[in-house]
Amino acid sequence: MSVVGVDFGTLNTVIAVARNRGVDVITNEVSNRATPSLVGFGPKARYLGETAKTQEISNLKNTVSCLKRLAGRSLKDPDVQIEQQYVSAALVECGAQVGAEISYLGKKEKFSATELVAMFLSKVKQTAQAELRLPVSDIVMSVPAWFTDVQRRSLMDAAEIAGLKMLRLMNDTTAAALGWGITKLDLPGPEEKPRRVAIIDIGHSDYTCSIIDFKKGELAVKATACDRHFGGRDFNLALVKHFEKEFKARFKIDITTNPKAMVRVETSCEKLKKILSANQQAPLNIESLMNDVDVNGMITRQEFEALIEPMLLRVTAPIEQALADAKLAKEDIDVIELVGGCTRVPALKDRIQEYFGKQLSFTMNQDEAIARGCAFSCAILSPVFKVRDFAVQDICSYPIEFSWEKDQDIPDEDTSLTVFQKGNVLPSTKILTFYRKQAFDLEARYAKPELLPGKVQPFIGRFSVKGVKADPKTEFMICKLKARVNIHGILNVESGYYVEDQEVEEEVKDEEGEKKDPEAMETDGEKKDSKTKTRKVKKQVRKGDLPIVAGVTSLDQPALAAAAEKENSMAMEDKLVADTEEKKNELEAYIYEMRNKLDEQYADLANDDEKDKIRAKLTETEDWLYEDGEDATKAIYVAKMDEIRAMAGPVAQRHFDKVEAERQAVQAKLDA
Ligand code: ATP
Ligand code: K
Ligand code: MG
Repeated sequence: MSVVGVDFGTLNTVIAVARNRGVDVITNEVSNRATPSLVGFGPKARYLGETAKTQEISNLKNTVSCLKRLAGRSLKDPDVQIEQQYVSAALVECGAQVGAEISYLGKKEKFSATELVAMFLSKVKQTAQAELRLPVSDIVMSVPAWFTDVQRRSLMDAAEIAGLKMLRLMNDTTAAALGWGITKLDLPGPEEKPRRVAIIDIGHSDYTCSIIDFKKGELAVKATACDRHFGGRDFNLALVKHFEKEFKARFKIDITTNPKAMVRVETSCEKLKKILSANQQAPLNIESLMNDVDVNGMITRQEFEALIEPMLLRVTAPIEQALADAKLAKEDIDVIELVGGCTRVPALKDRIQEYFGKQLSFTMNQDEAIARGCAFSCAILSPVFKVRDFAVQDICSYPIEFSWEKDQDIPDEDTSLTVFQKGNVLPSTKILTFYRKQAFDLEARYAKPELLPGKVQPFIGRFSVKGVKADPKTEFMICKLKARVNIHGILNVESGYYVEDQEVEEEVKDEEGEKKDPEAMETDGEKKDSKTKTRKVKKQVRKGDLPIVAGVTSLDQPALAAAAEKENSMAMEDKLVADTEEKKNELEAYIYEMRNKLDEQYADLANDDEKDKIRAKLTETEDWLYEDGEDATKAIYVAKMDEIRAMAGPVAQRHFDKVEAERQAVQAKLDA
């Protein structure tokens, strides 16, 4: 079993694995340490990750980006309309969720955001398996702290569809914090003042600041604040808009009318932005951008900073919010650690440093810190791996309330209660008590919809409590329900039971309770010692379970199973297409190789007749390859190769014999 951490980013995904010697980031099939978070569709197969990126420009309508930001959202959500600016495929309604409509295997198809994320995660799984040469199942994956229950459930479903077992969905900054803390040997002891760290992550699309307390062997998140629309892609867009105007004036072209041109300009602007992080100015050149026009331009860092000034004005807001929530002043922060690709922008660094009036730290790898933290978390949670424990306590991002119908017989009963406040530690379990005569329903929802991203529904789940019967003695059954925000930040009512008030005898501890004579201690709870005083107290004694039927936003088991089967068959289809392509390439290469051999090492081993026959076969197969054989099956390519092998077999055997004879002659000389 392997131990894998995944930073599932809006732009890039980084995979880290825990091995005996520590945590390493692994490379993908083209040796990159980050994989584009993209899913594309073609006439024969899907393109996942790198291949989706390679095909992107020529396949815009069938390429879906920003996958995680679509998960669990609905098409009508204004946030999703913002995503459509960045996603080249058409976003459509797909059940209750947003999805994409694309052309796949020559047909129009719709896939939900959950399914699209599952496709990408199955690629992540393959990449990890290929590198580790081991099956991969357990993972810890990062998620923006602002993700709600429905978004988190969508990611959990996607992982399950991809055949992955999510040990923890971990907030991005918390993962980075774990990576930071677990390697420190000088953290304060239990009685000392904690080390206070601000972890700031600015990525491609969003910005998070967490204030975290560290002590030896543990971290506790004190507050987290986010700007959900603040990241590198907004900087790219500012540059694109700038050049859009410039090209209109200088080259008389309107790139907004040409999606391909837009994407090419955006790609160039992203490069230019990165150059500006290290240089005072940067050029832009694109050949034949549209209407056969070549464009060029130049921008200085100062001009760029003027373009992004409206964003720079927002740069301290999440920090101020996090400090306010943690009830701390900026002077209370010992260390300010920055992660995420966008924190390389000098103007951002300057503003943050100015705000704190203190040197910023970049001691972690900005692109890999979150994936590494996830791998550490997976190692801690995995039963197969031994690692020093490090306790991670996170917090709820939004308050959660429960509501229920009023019971007629309890006149002054409230009908709702905020059970988990914003900032409540996580994971966390709370017991809710109800006096009821019959089955009843509870509804869980976010208490403050205005805090939620876009128009995410506040509804979390409906929980029907069954098996409730009136107790003849007291008329009510005392129902206890266990509400839990779990390690993933997802709410469930996990179980229910009922209790009865019973009188039980309890030992009364006298004033000097500690100094009881040892004999009484030993018999405690077995037989009543005459010296021990007891009294009768009312206690609630657990009498039985109450079944709970949960209606939450996760896919149900049959739907998950069906989706997993569909994913599996698409993955097998992709593999078949890839294998077929490989066999075709092998055949092509074999033809060239055999021609060369006939002229070289086989030249003296076959007569002209034999050579002519083989050469004719090679030419025939080659012609076939470029015509009828362009799009054949894997089995046919294999068969064609076997035909040539059979024909050339005797010649190859003679060559083998000759080489063997020479080898033996050399050996004989050596032995002599
Ligand atoms: P998110 O966290 O928003 O989901 P992500 O994790 O994919 O997205 P990162 O990989 O942290 O994002 O950061 C990617 C962003 O960082 C891109 O917008 C990229 O252009 C930007 N970036 C990377 N290197 C530099 C650089 N040298 N200068 C400026 N920006 C950079
Ligand atoms: K990333
Ligand atoms: Mg990120």
